[in-house]
Amino acid sequence: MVTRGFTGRPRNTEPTDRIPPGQHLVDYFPVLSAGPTPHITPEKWRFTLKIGPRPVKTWTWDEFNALPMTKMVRDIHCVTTWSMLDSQWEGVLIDDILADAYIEPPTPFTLAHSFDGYSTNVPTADLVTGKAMVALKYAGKPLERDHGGPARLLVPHLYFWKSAKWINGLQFTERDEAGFWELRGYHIYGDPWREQRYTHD
Ligand SMILES: Nc1nc2c(c(=O)[nH]1)N[C@H]1C(S)=C(S)[C@@H](COP(=O)(O)O)O[C@H]1N2
Ligand SMILES: [Mo]
Repeated sequence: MVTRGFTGRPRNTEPTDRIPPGQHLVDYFPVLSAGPTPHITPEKWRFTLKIGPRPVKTWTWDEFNALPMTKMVRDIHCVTTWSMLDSQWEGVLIDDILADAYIEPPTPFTLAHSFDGYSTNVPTADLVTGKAMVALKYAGKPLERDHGGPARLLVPHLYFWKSAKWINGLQFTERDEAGFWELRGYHIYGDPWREQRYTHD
């Protein structure tokens, strides 16, 4: 008698414990955008924190780049079913942005806004305590324009539509206000491990 482990097919080498249900692995970085890629020069780039309608602080590109930089290696899961393991990012933690503005998380929810008019909503708790950053580099290089360069939000534990490309600010809101895709049928929260793809999932 032989056990299957000795004679069977080669083992499945995919680390399935890292791939959420309904996802498959890719070994390249796909580009997905709702519209054309905007061209934002460092001179024109700004990042603004708002509490409701009230601007709290705005950074220029040079000011933002002077903030503490943090590296993150994370698995990414896109609602269109691809997942990418061990992607390497570098940027400014949301915690460090808040600290530079001398504020504590002011409201339970946040809307991220982008230069292309895109927006997406995330509970503030999912952005702080080291969970999320404004990423300026991918795989050691300045973030490519198609992937959101010069700067994008990175919320790696939620579906990738929450990681707003070409980000230009965060707006703290009292209520959970649906963003671009959330208004068009995507889930309000978007946890890949609970397969929260569409509104009623
Ligand atoms: N500003 C902006 N951010 C965006 C999007 C967009 O169209 N505009 N698309 C979202 C979607 S649906 C996904 S899956 C990811 C894709 O990021 P990538 O092109 O770097 O793979 O960006 C998200 N962030
Ligand atoms: Mo997406």
